[in-house]
Amino acid sequence: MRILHTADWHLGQKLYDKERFDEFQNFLDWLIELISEKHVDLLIVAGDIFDVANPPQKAIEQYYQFLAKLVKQTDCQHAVIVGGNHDSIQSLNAPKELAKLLQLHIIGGASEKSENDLVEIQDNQGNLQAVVAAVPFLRDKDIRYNQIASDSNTRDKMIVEAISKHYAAMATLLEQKGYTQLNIPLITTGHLFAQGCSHYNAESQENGEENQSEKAIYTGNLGKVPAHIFPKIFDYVALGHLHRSQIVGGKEHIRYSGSPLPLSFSERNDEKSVLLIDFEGKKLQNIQKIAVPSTIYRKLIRIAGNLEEVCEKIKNFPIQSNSSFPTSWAEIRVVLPSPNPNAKTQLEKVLQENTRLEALFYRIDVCNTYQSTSLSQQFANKDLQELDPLEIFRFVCRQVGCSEEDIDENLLPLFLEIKESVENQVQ
Ligand SMILES: [Mn+2]
Repeated sequence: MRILHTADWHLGQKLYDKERFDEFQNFLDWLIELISEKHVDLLIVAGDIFDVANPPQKAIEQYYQFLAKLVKQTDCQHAVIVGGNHDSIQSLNAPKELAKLLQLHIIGGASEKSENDLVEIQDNQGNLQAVVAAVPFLRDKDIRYNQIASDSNTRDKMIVEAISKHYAAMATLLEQKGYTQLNIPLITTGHLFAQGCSHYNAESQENGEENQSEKAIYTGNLGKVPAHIFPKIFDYVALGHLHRSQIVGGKEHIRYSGSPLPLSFSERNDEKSVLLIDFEGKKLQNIQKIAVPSTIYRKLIRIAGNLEEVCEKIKNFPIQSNSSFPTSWAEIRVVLPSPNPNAKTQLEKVLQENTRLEALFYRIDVCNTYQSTSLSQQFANKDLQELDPLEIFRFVCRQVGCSEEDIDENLLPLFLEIKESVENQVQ
């Protein structure tokens, strides 16, 4: 039994108003080929099929065309597709009954009766091959979370408890139906933020960046679910929501596949992948991470520095010769030591001359030294939600005279540790 686990497609997503249908199409075409080539038996998509509840028609068309190709052009007999926090339950569920005839199981939102969310995977002879307890993103009404909590910590605990109960109920159901007695894999899915996982990748962590495209779902930075809430009877847990591919709580069989494309500039250096999982009876044999070729999507880059540095980097930026997209997309930030009325014209001229790079966003700031600005002045033009704790931490360190080296090597790891423990205390 071979399973392909993917999630967080966010079809229809735009970056700074730039449409990305061509990149999504490349991914979907690549995925069909992979599924054929690797003889996948079951496809699992763990939420956030679409980027918004009301996606553009073209994104919906791409999705249906993909499903048609999956049925027509590959040996893959089954798919389980669950809704994420970005998906509309109603839209995802609209073709549910029709899709079921093609063995495509769509679970937009949790059903009133949990039994309806159990998917039996059978081979051509009608033998049971696996059972999927399909759990989509759980909304307040699904987890019957309606008590009024006195504070956010209490609310957070209640949410985690309720999610935990939902999985426990699913496990009990599988036991009652006798599935645990059979030599077949029992799988569950989820679209949530698991504890101990991060939005960060090694590179962006150094730069003090947090992923901008997925915030914690339930409250502020809370609602993180510990790995132990997934009952032991499950042989694989296919998760979605975090865009970085990762293992949860050191358990090999609880995984995020991550998103197949970088969905924000903070994901620009992540390796994007899907997961291939092999079972022999109930035994998990092998998990293979298959990288999505970076040539099928646009390269995203960030350029920052003073005007000369930025112009130089733009001039020297290479063409992506082996990519489907020779032009890369950039986010640019120029910091001027003193006001320069020609900066904008100069920057725009350099950008116009280089067609290998398209600036989706640029900003020019005047900043003497960090010492001369107070914390509130420095961040005055930002919303509270936009503020990045690491950015503020770095700013304060510089203000008290720490060197960049000292911040990176000594202070930042300590700060991250404290930050993590503060965040985890509320579990
Ligand atoms: Mn999500």
